This record gives sequence, structure tokens and C-alpha cells, in this order.
Amino acid sequence: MNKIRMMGAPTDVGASRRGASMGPAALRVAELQRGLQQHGLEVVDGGDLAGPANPQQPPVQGLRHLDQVVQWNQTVYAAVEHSLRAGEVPLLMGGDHALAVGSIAAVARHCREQGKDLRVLWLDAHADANTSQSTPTGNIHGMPVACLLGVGPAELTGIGGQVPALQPQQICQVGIRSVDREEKRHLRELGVRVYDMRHIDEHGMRVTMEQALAGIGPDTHLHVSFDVDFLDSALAPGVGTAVPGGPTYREAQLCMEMIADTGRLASLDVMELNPACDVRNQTAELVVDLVESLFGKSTLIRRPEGPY
Ligand code: 4U7
Ligand code: MN
Ligand code: MN
Ligand code: MN
Repeated sequence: MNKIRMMGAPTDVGASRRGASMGPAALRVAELQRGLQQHGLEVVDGGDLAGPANPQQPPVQGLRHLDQVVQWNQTVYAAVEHSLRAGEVPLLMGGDHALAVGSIAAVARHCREQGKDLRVLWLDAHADANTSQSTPTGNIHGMPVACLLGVGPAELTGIGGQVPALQPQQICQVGIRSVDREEKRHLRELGVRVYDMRHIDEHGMRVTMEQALAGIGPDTHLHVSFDVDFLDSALAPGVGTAVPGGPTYREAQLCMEMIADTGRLASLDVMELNPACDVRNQTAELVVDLVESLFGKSTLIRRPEGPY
């Protein structure tokens, strides 16, 4: 594994509930860097990126804080691109999920230049495929998937220099259980592969992840966009938009472990952690535990080959 570079994006301009801006600090308090170093990984903390404050304004034409969201995304884009060019594994600590536009646009550009096959795994309770027309809130953290697939304000869809930044076959969602009415139609039209909680209930996390990870090969760059509200809200209260009925601790561990087993994880977003909603930083600690698994903590114990 190449050197991991942590970078914080302390903002909540893409949300209406405040607090995700404290996510990077909570992950540092929960010792994310040391947790990963424990397993022999090389990890640097590049500190926090800077950007505009949250003006706490109502949405304008279905979009809240568009200018601020664009500015933050441009900064994230540049930082992720720089890290990938240096041969590192960028680990973006959000911040709200609107910043996945800049992060993934940078990864997509890097993959085009390097001739790598990009796969994005979107772990979330929400599909984040709203537009300014369909959004019930105007919050841009509910829109990054649509933006990356070319549907959204030009200032966001254009980040990275190619519209769309992503093809629908390149993204796959897991854990989804809250999708708005109009958003459902977008998902179908966009052709995004969605493994919702119903699918996990019926087939289990193991089969779900086998399906989600199918086709990943030696040339694949695997990007994980981990929205902390993916996790069951009883387990992970420290998020601004909690939804019950998410993966249990063991299901989430298995999900992370199976991603680690591919050996292709090359960039990561950890988004939407909201310490203002958390209880004694327990969600941040859980996230550190899961991110350790994502980078292979438990593969120290090798499973025997063959059926079991
Ligand atoms: B997150 C929502 F209406 N769909 O668009 C919206 F329910 O990044 C929630 O996944 C979006 O946390 C949640 O505002 C965005 C709402
Ligand atoms: Mn979410
Ligand atoms: Mn999200
Ligand atoms: Mn959220």
C-alpha cells in the first residue's frame, strides 16, 4: 500500500444541519492516523484545507450555498489530484458529502490519464442523486452522484474538465434506504447499480459485496466514498441525517474487509461524521475501527483457502 495522506475538509456548506465541519477534528481525536500506522501503513496528516464559512442562507433556485460548495470542491479537487500525482492514497475527511464531487472528479481524471479502470463504491443510507428540481431540501450533499454523472449546475459537473466525470457503470451503491420520490426516477434513468438494504436483507452482506465488487481486476482503481450514515443509526448516532435500519457492526466490518481483500483500494472519502450529534465521540471511534478494516487490519488473520 502506498503512503496514505489524510486531508481534512472542515465544512458543512452542503448540508442544512451544522456540525460536519468538525468531522476531521473528531477523527483526529479518535486517532485515525495512529490506528492505521499500527498496521504498518505509512500515513501522513496533511492538515485541513481552507474555504469559505457557512453563510447559513436558504436555497436559491433549489441550491443552498452553491458558491461556497463550488469553492470547497475546487480546493478538494486540487488537493486530491496533487496527492494522486505524488503516488499517494488520498483519504479525504469530511465535511459534508457534497465534497465527493471534487474528490471523485480528481480520481476520475487521474484514472483517465493513467489508463486505469475506475470503480466507485458509494456506501450511504442515501442515493445522493437529487437535482435542484427534485431536492426536497436544497442541500447539495444530496446531489453529488447526479453531479458526477453530469446532471447539476455546470460549476459542479464541470470540475475535472470532463462532463460527465463518471459513467454510470463505474459507480455502485450499497446500504441505500432513503431515496426521495423524484430521486428514484433519476437513479433509474441514470442507470446506477443500487444494492439497497432490502438486497442486503435478502442476500446477506457477503453475496451483496461479491456482486458489488465483481469485475475488479489488477488495473482497477477502487475509490470508496463512505458516508458515515451508511451505518445503522443506533450504532452511529454522530451524523446529521441518520436513518435507522442500516448495516450492523458485523455487516459493516465484513463490507470493509471484503473491500480490503480486493487489494485495489486507492482513494477514500470519509464523510458526514457530525460530532455535534455524536455521543462521546463513539461514532468517530467506530469509523476509525472500520477504516482500519478497510485498509486490511483483519487480513492479518488469513482465512484458509477453499470452502468452509
Ligand atoms: B447525504 C435528502 F431529502 N435526500 O436530498 C436530501 F432526505 O450526503 C437527504 O447522503 C440527503 O447525507 C442526504 O436532502 C445527503 C433528504
Ligand atoms: Mn447519507
Ligand atoms: Mn451521502
Ligand atoms: Mn448526511
